[in-house]
Amino acid sequence: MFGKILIANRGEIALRIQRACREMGIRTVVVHSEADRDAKYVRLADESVCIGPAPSALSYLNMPAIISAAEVTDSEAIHPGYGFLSENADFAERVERSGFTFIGPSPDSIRLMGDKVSAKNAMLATGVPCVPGSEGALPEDSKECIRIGRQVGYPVIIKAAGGGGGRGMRVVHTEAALLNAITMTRTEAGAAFGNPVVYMEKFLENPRHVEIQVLADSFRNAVWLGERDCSMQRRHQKVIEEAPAPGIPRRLVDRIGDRCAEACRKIGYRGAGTFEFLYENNEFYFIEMNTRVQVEHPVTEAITGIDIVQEQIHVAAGERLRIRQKDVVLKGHAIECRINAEDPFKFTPSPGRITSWHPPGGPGIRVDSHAYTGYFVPPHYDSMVGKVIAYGADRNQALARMRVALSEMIVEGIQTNIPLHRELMTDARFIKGGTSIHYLEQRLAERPA
Ligand code: MV4
Repeated sequence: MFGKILIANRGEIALRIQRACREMGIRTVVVHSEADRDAKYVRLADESVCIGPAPSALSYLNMPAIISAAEVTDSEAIHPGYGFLSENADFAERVERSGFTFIGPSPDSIRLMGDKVSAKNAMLATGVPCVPGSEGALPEDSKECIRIGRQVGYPVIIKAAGGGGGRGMRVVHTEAALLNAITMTRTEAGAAFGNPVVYMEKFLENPRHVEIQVLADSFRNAVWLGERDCSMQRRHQKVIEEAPAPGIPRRLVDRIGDRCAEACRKIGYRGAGTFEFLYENNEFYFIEMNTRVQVEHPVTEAITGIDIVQEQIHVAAGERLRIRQKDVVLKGHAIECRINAEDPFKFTPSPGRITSWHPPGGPGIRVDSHAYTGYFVPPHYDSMVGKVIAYGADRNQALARMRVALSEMIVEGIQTNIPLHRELMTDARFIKGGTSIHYLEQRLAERPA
């Protein structure tokens, strides 16, 4: 096992990784920007290194600075967390070439999944069901594109191979609008991702976003750890996640989960990963794979009892997976509310000093946050300041515990989306379960001022 790990991230996930390391007896190094110098988790780390000024491009995305920090501190491995460099294959490669272990999949796996066309092809080849569409990239030839559009059937969606997470896509309702949409998406994708390749899918009008968590070692052992429903989102930012996904027949989820674990074995995937699906009319359709630990991993930890970050570290150290599929037993229900420093009505960021921070507690409540009274939320980064996770024997108990937790929670000095979460926890449609990816935006449009 590693003696010392460098954490190449900030905020709650830096603290989360640090806690996993401490429990395992691993020393930690936190790299931080000038804006995060006074963060409590920076002081809690065994060592810290300032790697640059506040803007991410000069600090958390600064590969040479991070690798130098690993060198001067004699770190053995680098945990990238989520966001920043976590899905950057070139970074993973540079980390390994410099003699450190990248806590994550191989650069080849990251690259395969980073290109959404190659990811989809790999999934089709391993038996994971995908959204019907073009076989790979769309050709240059206009007539061919029109033929493919007719074959897929309107509406269709044009997506950039280099995109993902909602970036670089365009819905097309008629054949008349197709060629222009392809040209526009290509041009934007070339500028944004340096890759003009686009592909076509049938556009699913009212799906849910359901994802499968996997864990794999370097010896082609892989397990899946249940699913998460992440449909409650606004502008591609998840707001609430839960596990299991309410109302989906168990046999359907089990079949997809087994396919995902099998796909990991076939492609030689290592580490934690998430297969993202759209779920509509009792069918799962693969859209993308995330090759990192995700913000919402705690809901899976709650229903499986597995520490996903610790498992990432074990498999990165070359150990065999200790968990067999039969040992993965999903028990109870968990709901996560992301707490953002933002205006609860206009959603504009609300950075600044937290003058009062009272997190909730009690049975089944977990709070993952780096915030505290006196903490200054810097304006340079994502607005998430923490996550409240409620676990219960069933969904109703998890909901009841979340309502109590949110009623106890006090954050002053900044605005937060806690009022929105309080509303949603008493929303009849959310309580019923199974709302689509469009529900939150529709509901917000009808919200009284
Ligand atoms: C889609 C889709 C409908 N049909 N693909 C958006 C994020 C990216 N991961 C894929 N996305 C979508 N792909 C087809 N064929 C609708 C979305 C989508 C979406 C997906 C998941 C969560 C929220 C979303 C919000 C809007 C659109």
